[in-house]
Amino acid sequence: MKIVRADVIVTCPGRNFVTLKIVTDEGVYGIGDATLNGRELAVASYLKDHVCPTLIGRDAGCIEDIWQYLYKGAYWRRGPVTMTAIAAVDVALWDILGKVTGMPLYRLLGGASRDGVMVYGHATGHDIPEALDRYAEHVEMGYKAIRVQCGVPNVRSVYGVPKDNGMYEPATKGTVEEHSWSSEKYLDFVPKLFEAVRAKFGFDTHLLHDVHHRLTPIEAARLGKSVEPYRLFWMEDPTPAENQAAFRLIREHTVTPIAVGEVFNSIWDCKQLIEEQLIDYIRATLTHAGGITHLRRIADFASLCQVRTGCHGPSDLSPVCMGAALHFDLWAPNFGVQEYMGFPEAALEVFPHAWRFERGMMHPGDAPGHGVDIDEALAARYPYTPAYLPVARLEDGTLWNW
Ligand code: GCO
Ligand code: MG
Repeated sequence: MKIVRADVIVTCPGRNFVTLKIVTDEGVYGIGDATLNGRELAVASYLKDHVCPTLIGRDAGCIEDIWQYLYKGAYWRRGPVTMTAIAAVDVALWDILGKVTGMPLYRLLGGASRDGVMVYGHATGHDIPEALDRYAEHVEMGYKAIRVQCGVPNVRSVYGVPKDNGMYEPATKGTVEEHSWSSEKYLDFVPKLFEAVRAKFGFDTHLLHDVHHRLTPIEAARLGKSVEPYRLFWMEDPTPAENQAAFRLIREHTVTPIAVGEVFNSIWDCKQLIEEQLIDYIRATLTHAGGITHLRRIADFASLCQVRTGCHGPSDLSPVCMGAALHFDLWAPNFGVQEYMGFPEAALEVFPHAWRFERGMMHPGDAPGHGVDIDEALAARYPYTPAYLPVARLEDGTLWNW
């Protein structure tokens, strides 16, 4: 089962996605997601110019060896570009293995540990009444876990809140937007949001919130403590996590559960957070953290410390990532929750998929491999469009964490 081709497909059905397609001499192919939001072409080039030529002639069944070859063999280890490229190769190879054995990926991993995958959706409003309306719609759709984000009075363009009434999309085509930020205004306001949600909907749904790296550790500790009565499922990315020890301070002050890791790309990024039990959920994803082979290693390590998974799943990871992630989630013994933000209609057409959503639960389907394909002719009709994530500045102009 030799690899004879490896091609990179860049397409923009509503937003940019990078996909790797690996073909074997038996004519079987597998695909992997290689999308790194706002830096898509860096990964496309890393794959096309440096990785794909080294794959030709290798045994597609040697998934672990190819992973090690790409990780150790580059000499330059880790980093989002490298690890996203490795992930794309890895997921494509697991897809091939599923297809040649006729088995869905979750069975190759060891089989289903549960009937379905609990996902959380995004309820977002420009103000509290609108956030409550969106929350009510999610309850109606059967969601058991709902993330709530809301505009903050007198703060321009808050993370997670769409500019208009459409779907929230973090990247902006053609320009780098500048958002302004005030931790003081946010900290005064956000407990009122949770209070309103619990007053209206009670405690039957899991309530999640993303702080998006905005606070200092002591501010995050204050937030966690002040919202304890609303019993959040998690408070996500309360402070930037490069300095993992910073989470000790948050932990000393609050029992609000913490989720971290959507920007992580290797087990080393989360080592201290996990082994010191400074977090409750690890958010690393297949696409950015080295694929099935590496994320499985992270999840197993996390399980030793009772840390559960909560994979990142925004619309800027492709439907290929979504499919593979659902197989992973169905298997992972220490699964917690999976993010599901939905996709633009055109993206769902470009990526035919076996996964399905029903009343807040998802299933990857039983197609061999991960069950997601790409319609290349359709993909070619949506050319790459440069788009960038915003930056955030404090009200005095200081560059802050977006
Ligand atoms: C989330 C995330 C995203 C990111 C986006 C960046 O929790 O879903 O924070 O909204 O900002 O994926 O590309
Ligand atoms: Mg997030």
